[in-house]
Amino acid sequence: MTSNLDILEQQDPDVFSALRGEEARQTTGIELIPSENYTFPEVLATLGSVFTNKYSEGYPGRRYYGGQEFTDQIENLARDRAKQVFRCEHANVQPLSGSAMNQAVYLGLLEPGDTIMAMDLSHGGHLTHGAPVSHMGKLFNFVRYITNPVDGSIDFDKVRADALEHKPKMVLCGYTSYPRDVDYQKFKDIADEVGAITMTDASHFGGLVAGGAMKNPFDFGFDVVTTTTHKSLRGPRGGMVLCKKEFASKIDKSVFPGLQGGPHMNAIAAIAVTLKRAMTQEFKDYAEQVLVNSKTLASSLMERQASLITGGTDNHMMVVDTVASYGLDGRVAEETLDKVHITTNKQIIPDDPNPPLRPSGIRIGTPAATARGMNEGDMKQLAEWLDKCLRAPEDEASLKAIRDDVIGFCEQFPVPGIGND
Ligand code: DSN
Repeated sequence: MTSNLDILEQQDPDVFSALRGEEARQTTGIELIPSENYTFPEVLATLGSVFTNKYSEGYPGRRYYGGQEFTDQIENLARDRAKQVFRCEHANVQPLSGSAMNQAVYLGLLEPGDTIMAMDLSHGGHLTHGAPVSHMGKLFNFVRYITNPVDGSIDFDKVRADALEHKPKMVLCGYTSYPRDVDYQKFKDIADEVGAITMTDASHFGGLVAGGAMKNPFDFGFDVVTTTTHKSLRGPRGGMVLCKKEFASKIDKSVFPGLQGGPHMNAIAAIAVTLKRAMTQEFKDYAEQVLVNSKTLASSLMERQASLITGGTDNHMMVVDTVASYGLDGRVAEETLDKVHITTNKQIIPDDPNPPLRPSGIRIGTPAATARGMNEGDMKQLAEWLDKCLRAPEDEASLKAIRDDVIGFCEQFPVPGIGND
């Protein structure tokens, strides 16, 4: 039988060839960008399924188009599984991705001009946490808390004093580049004192919360948790808003019709199958191993005198100050590692004096490497390669030898979902 990929090859050899090229890139390289991962084979199958053909504006049982028997079934499955996995009262699985998901929360629960307290962007906050160049940064008034780059701690006396002064309507935890866990109880106490809604953007560590390896903000009484579904959760690209029942109606109206039209039902079906995986012991083991690998990689790099922001990690990521460690800016470090098939991303560090496209560090994470089955011994090997490359970025012979070793090493670790067609 002719497969869909056979037809793609015949119809559009250019796109087919890029697809095969990307498969080879993912297979012969080590992915260390902390927000990336390898999804499950059944997620790839569901994403490429007939659910992509369907419009489904509305919610199960209340749609604006006919023919919703099976879309209702999958959206209900996804919502119910999300509630079970994250132990929450309500789930909206329609946000197209992380930015839309966070915007839906701000616009649904707040009024333009309201104050939101969030982590400083150079200390780890995300673009959607009010970057001045973002629409949300213009619509809402963001006040910032910072972290101590030496140990990652947060001065909660200062956070409380700032909250009392600025009276935020929302206190937001969560990050895109902060290698520590969050003290939810302290944020919750401060938010309660000023009557603010509590929100966590768990996009990076949603899978680790789902797998029980990191704390769940709902256990501390948080009101809203958002998470993308394609990072540590290992699902399709998408987002979810999880919340208490009292916010359910406002959140649902904010996602649709407030912000979006037709949901991507192929992604929602894929979120449902991802959440079924997330309930398994295998996934719990995976989440634990992500953290074990992260700590091992961080300590192995520090043994080699690398300077890590906050001096280590409590989660799946670390930020290396490449200027302090190797005298290289983050862009040169990223490009050097690209040459040996190790993918990282350049990263600003707290109060970085350098610009975002030539920042002072790189960000490294273990979710994808762990999904391929790499363990602590492999992390030590990775640390050796990382250190060797960054200490001699112009030694082309050494880089070539490391690249060959990396390609050989990768052969031991099949990429989930590649090679099954
Ligand atoms: N791009 C994602 C990350 O790398 O953290 C967040 O949007």
